[in-house]
Amino acid sequence: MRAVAEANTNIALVKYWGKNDDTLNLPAVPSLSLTLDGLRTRTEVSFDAGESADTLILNEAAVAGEPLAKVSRHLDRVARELGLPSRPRARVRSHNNFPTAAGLASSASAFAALTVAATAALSPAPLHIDDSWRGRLSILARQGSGSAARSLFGGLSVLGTGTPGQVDSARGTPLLAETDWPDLRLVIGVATEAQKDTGSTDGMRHTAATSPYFAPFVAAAPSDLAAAIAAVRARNLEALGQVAERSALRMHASALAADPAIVYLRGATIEGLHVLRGLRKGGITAYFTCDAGPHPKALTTAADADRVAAAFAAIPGVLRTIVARPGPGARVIATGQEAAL
Ligand code: 2P0
Repeated sequence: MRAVAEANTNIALVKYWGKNDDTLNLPAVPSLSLTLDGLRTRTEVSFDAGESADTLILNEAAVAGEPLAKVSRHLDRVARELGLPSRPRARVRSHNNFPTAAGLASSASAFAALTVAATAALSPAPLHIDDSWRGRLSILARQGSGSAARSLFGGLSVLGTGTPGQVDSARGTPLLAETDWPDLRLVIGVATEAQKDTGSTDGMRHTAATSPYFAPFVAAAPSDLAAAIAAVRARNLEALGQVAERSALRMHASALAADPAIVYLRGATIEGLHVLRGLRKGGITAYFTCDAGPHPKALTTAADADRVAAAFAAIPGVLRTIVARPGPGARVIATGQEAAL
């Protein structure tokens, strides 16, 4: 009862921020994201009837408290989905090849990988992830972390808005496979390796409860999603980039207007926005986005990615840059005795 799975991070181009059902973790807005190559979580889950408690090792360090409890609840969820009345305790070992919890969407890849590994380990027959299974796994992953629903899919995918009280009302759906728009690049200016002060879950709850700009953000999301889907289908990077930039800035505007304000932006983040606007005047195709952390990010093309990365690297406060291509959806790496991290 052991399996290893991998999942890549994803970056939203139409942002998820806010829930309409906290218990079922259903998003208040639809989102659209790009799964990234090269930034991934690898997770091994071993169920063992001889163990008396679940354990979690994240990046070689033992983790207890709420993060472990969240993993345990997720394993219970997977067991219930498989129709098991109970489950053995588990050893979970997980490794990210990028900074954890610093606005690089580690919870997306983490809960996608955990969902797939736990399902593969508990399944009586080998888990072959067909379209139907991918949808079920996406619903499971979403309950661990909303953005994780999208990391089940490679390339570009959409996560819908939930209907309160209906657990299966929001799942990821594929829009384009990672090979369908190979010219896309996402450039990240890594502005810190530290964990953020306000986690996304708390940040979005506080924004929804106190920001007068949250309702307008929610109201604008469906038309942003429609515009982004049309842009993706037409492979129109300018149109997609314009939506991405305004969706990110409106998400941050709603957080900034919370009371007290939630400020993920740093100097390097805002400088990144200005740098991209300057590059566009010079004919470079690059658009800004930013998540619940300070890293400026740019949606751009293969041809312009190095120029954008060099411009980000020159910003004071940017430590290093990452250039990512469209990446694959979550997958099983190994099961049974051969599974090892
Ligand atoms: C997104 N983010 O769409 C948005 C944009 C961050 C900024 O989804 O509470 O960690 O676990 O469902 O998935 C991060 O939120 O939140 C996120 P929960 P999650 O990518």
